[in-house]
Amino acid sequence: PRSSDNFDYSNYHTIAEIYAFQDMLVAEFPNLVSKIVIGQSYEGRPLTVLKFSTGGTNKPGIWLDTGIHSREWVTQASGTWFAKKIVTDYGREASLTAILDKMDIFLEIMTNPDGFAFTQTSNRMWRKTRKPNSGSRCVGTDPNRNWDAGFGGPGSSAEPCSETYRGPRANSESEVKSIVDFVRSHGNLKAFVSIHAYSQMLLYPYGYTKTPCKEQNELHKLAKKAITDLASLYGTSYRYGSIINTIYQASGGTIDWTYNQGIKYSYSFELRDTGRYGFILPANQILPTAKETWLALMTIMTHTKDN
Ligand code: ING
Ligand code: ZN
Repeated sequence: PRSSDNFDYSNYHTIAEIYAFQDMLVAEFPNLVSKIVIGQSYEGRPLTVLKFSTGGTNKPGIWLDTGIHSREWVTQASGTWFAKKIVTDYGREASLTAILDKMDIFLEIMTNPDGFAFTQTSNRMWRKTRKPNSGSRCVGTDPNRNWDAGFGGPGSSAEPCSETYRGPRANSESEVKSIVDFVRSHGNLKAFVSIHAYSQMLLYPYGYTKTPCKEQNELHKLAKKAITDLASLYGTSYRYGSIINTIYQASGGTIDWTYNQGIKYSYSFELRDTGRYGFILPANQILPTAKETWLALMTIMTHTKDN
């Protein structure tokens, strides 16, 4: 495609196409979008983040990531659509304009690029990073068990061959550590939304403990509003609640760490579907998934702006 208008948002794309898409968006909207490289993956790919900003320094920020688990293809595909939606709506749609006038949005579409490349060349069902593990023939760490929040606890594995292998230590994966460094150095993130698939759920902390998080009441109410708005488009039904009470116990997860850093609006989505197609969601569900999810994201981002 010659412009982001011609990009086919209704199909899955290669990693090279998505890198090119990001650069195209930056070139077309230089006053709104820039690309930040927060680090590099184990195999040396840049870890790129799109920054949507109308100017100013260190405005409060909203973080969105997709594709931390590489096989969850509808998430990276939705991420590209979100990026186009932001540049289209800014200055035209009141709520998104109000968000961007006050806050910056950071979007990491390919959070696990090595895994993503591997799903396109070798094993469509690859979930983890691609760093070898010493003393094992099995490759990779689960980047959603590698964070320093209940690290090593129940709902994570010490076995390198497991799909939920936690890694040798917290932040051992550069894909995780790069975000940790970014979050710390930014210091002013107000929302952190990490997007997975599948199961149709909207989750908030905690995953490593049954102890309710301090702002559970507010997070629960906001989740209910967000999934109600999501359902208003096509009737897609979502469950919501804390990770441990809604899906299962998981230790070392992303949003438990970001919440403990003081980012109150820390959420994780599980997008479509509920298992009929699972990770192999047909491409004709990309646009409906992205569009309905955007309504929930707008609800969370608007609440963040107003609080
Ligand atoms: N599910 C998530 C997983 O990593 C999850 C569930 C979400 C756990 C958020 C902890 C935090 O197991 C998928 N599909 O990856
Ligand atoms: Zn996942």
